[in-house]
Amino acid sequence: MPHPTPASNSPADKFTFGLWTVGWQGRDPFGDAVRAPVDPVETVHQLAKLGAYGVTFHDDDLIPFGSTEAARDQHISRFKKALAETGMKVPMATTNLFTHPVFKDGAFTSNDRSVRRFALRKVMRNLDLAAELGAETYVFWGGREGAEYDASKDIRDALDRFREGFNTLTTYCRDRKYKLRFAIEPKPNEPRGDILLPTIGHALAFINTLEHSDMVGLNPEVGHEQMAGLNFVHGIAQALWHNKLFHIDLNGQRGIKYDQDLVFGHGDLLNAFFLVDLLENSNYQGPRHFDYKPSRTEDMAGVWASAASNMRMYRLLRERSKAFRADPAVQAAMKDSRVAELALPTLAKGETYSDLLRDRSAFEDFKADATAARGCAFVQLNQLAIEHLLKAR
Ligand SMILES: [Mn+2]
Repeated sequence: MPHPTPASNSPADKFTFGLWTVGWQGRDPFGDAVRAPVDPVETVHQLAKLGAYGVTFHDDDLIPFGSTEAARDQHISRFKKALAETGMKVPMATTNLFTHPVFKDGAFTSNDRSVRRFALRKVMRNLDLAAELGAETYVFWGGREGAEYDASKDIRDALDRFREGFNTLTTYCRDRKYKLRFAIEPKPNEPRGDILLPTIGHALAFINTLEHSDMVGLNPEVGHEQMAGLNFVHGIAQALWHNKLFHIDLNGQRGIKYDQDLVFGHGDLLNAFFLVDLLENSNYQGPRHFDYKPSRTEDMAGVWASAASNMRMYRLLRERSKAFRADPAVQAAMKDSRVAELALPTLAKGETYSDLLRDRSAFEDFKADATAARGCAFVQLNQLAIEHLLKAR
């Protein structure tokens, strides 16, 4: 049975890209830029043509660091004009607190108090712009919040300052009646040797200590969790379970190494399949945001082609997930694997531990050996998933 792939992307898919993604010039620690800068206005028009829903930006992507007020206004008004011409949205914005040398020891957690004060002011200024452009989410990626040397930073003090930063900024948004919600983006390392809030789990625990924790959730990135050897699908499932998946960064990563930012699905494809399957069967309504880098081997034609590839990968995986769920053989295999049984509470409605203690079938008469002898049939189910992913069924 054919499962045709939709011919084109639609704004309804809510595909979004950062200005810094297609705008990456390919500068890495070993090599110079391989491509010319891209005008944000050009990016908005190109992405709109490809069927994207919107764009996102760091303050410095749009307004070069140190611009005069007049230049800043000019950059913003050109950008707004491009948005109006294309109907593109700005669902998310963020602050660059990592490129300028002043942030070499971090921003909110720099040992230098004057840097921390400057960082808060830089964020507040861009929060005003984010609110003005109608953004719903404000991302915090603390790439420089960390250390290389354990003696150089008291991590408990750093977490106090990190929390102080979030408490100050959530209060600022509440006072200004901004509808923004904050999303923390964990990453284990790079550029710092060790980054604070390195994984989804660390960030979730931190969020619980904040003054306005309801306003703060997560923006997990595929590659960042995979750099830590973690299962991204499990991480997203737990973020959803806590109602903390506010935004998501989709890309590709091949194992535990430097942050590759490949096209979505070009890394761990099977994990990407199950990620799309999870997102499409969850209550997540937010953008499908691609935070990738067009490889430095590509020219500008290759940049726009790779942007299109991200969206096509998502749509292909969404099609494959639908076919997987609709297959009666899969449904039978899920039954064999007792997948739905896990949704049944372990105690019956109204049953107490005393009732459980009285239930001889649960323990005294329980046939542990016979139960243990029964296979789980998980491999067959996984084989069916892979066959659907390969379009072999
Ligand atoms: Mn990344």
